[in-house]
Amino acid sequence: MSTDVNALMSAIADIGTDPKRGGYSRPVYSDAELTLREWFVAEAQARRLDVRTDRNGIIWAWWDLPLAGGGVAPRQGALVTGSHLDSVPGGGAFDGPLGVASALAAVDLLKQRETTGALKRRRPLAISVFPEEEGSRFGVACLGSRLLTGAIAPERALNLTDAEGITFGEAIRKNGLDPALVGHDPDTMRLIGDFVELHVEQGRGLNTPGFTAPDGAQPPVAVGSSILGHGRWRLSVHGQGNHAGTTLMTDRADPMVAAAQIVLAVKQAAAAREGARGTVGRVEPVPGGTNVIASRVDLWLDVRHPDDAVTAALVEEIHRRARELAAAEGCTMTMTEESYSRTVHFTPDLTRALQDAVRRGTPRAPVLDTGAGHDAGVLASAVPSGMLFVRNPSGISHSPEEHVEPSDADAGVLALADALEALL
Ligand code: HGY
Ligand code: MN
Ligand code: MN
Ligand code: MN
Repeated sequence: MSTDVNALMSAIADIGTDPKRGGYSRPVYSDAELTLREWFVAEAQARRLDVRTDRNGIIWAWWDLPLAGGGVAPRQGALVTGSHLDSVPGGGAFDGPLGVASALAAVDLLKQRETTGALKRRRPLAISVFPEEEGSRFGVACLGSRLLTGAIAPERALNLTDAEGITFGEAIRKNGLDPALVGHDPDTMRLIGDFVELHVEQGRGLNTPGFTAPDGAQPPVAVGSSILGHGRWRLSVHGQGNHAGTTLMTDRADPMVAAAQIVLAVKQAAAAREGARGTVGRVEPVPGGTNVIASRVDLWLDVRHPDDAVTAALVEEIHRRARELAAAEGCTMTMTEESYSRTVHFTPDLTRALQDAVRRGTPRAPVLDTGAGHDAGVLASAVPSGMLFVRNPSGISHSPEEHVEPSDADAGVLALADALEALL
């Protein structure tokens, strides 16, 4: 059992590699993600944590608090830290797993501190691993934490389908869960007092000159302050499928041509609004033949902004423009919202406590917002939640180029251990 976060990360470096896309493809309940779950359970049990999986497929590894008179303290109001193991297609090594591996390594540090008497815990601690944080297989991000908190209705979740048409209900049944039991779980929510997620930084926050110390060093760790509101919309452009060779250019209603203009319109509309992000990262022509004019094109829109009202206005503008562009090509267009998460501001008291603790090891740790969604953002609707970010010198994420220096990963574990100690 290694207490070194970099050794823990190396141990899983070959799981779910994607030779075609590069990086990692670890969709929820795929062989790769199931292998990572087994790895986590084994590492947790090697630390004598009590591991269980709840009805929503969330794994909880408990470090109970022994009572003087024997037995252990009730798990109500525990301190919880964790993240996710699933990835986007062709994702980086750190998005998710770094938070899980750092939690294991932080528990090792805290156990040492408890042994020397430096740490006197007042409550139990749990490490949690949330399924389908990326929403890469079933289309809704943070599906596990949304089910737990009641942010998504079980019927809707169970009927979500993946690219093969397998429903979420079928996938969890195949993995030993009862679809009839998924959904809001107040009993499990009561176990959580505070939640802290460590995550690789996914933007350029820690890389921007603003955080370069006079000696040129840059803080390797930051504390999270907020998560931008973000949502996903599916646009379907319907045209006339036809033969690429026998159909004159004047006789076409080509949804691909409309879709291409819609992608451009998304970029223009988002670029015109300070701080907005608008992305179309997935386009699926039907039937998708080289010599075939598509009959339909599905495209997925991701829009984010710190102000939910701006996001709504931007999405409305894109909706209107997309309808116009489709009509100009003789096509029709429908748009449906698949998920939306409002901007989350983490609990100020908790953020301050995290910052004070983290600054013991990283004196200049800044407070940063993030444009990436996280389970901490979903849990924040129900319990005090906060985040720590570890520097990613590439400033790139959701890509094989995502990176964390080993020394920064160590600084992240120290920061997490200090933060957890302050809250335990
Ligand atoms: O999409 C996101 O922001 C997160 O990585 N799921
Ligand atoms: Mn993540
Ligand atoms: Mn991600
Ligand atoms: Mn996350």
